[in-house]
Amino acid sequence: MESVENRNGLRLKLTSRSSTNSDKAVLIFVILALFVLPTWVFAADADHVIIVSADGLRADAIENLDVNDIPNLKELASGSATFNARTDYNYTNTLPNHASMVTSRRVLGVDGHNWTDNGEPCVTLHTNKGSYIAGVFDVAHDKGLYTAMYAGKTKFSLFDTSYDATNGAVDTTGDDNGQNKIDTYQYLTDGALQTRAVIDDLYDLNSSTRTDPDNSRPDNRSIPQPIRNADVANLALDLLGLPAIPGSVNNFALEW
Ligand SMILES: [Ca+2]
Ligand SMILES: [Ca+2]
Repeated sequence: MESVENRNGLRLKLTSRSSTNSDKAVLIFVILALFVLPTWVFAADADHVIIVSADGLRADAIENLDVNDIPNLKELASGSATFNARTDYNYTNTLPNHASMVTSRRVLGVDGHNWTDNGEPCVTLHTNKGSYIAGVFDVAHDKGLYTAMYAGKTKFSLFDTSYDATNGAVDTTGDDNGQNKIDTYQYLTDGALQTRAVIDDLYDLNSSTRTDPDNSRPDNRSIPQPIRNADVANLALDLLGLPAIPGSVNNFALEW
């Protein structure tokens, strides 16, 4: 177990055209290969939400680089962002944290998803936990949205398998959209992201519910909490006008 929490985290808020046509609503989760730091992109009144995680990318590693070296990341960082979000309190490595980002749960505890392994998965999230772990794909897909995950590491098959036609939960929300919660899953070896952002600090935007921890490492009982990567799944659902993930913990109140 890694016990040192990185000073990392970058969140980005983009504007986009709004739409009331829910048939076009889309949730896409993109995981790039090289980087533990999550980055994500979202929009108010969104009909598309894209969550981007750059695994292992420390915030302070990109803050000091020249814009000409990383123009797309610099443009993202010029938007609504923070370089001081937090991972899970107990784990900083890849798969436990991405399980948190998909389920809005901590790693450990009764309410945690309890996925602590960082190797190639041999069982599903639900088998490991001993009960079904709903995720962002359940809520979005059950509401009839198109969902996709593009992953840069093979071990993210954990999510493809956990939410496939066999292991995904029966859809009891409205029309039956099936148990296959991730419509498109693809393993990628390379990727690119380019977009345009607006300017805000996420701690300024969410000052009533989140506090910048500076260089401290707040535990799960600290009030208020820092922005954590596990907030993102429920954040994405909120932006799509959907409810929080059943059984989730982080940002369950859709408070930011
Ligand atoms: Ca449904
Ligand atoms: Ca699938």
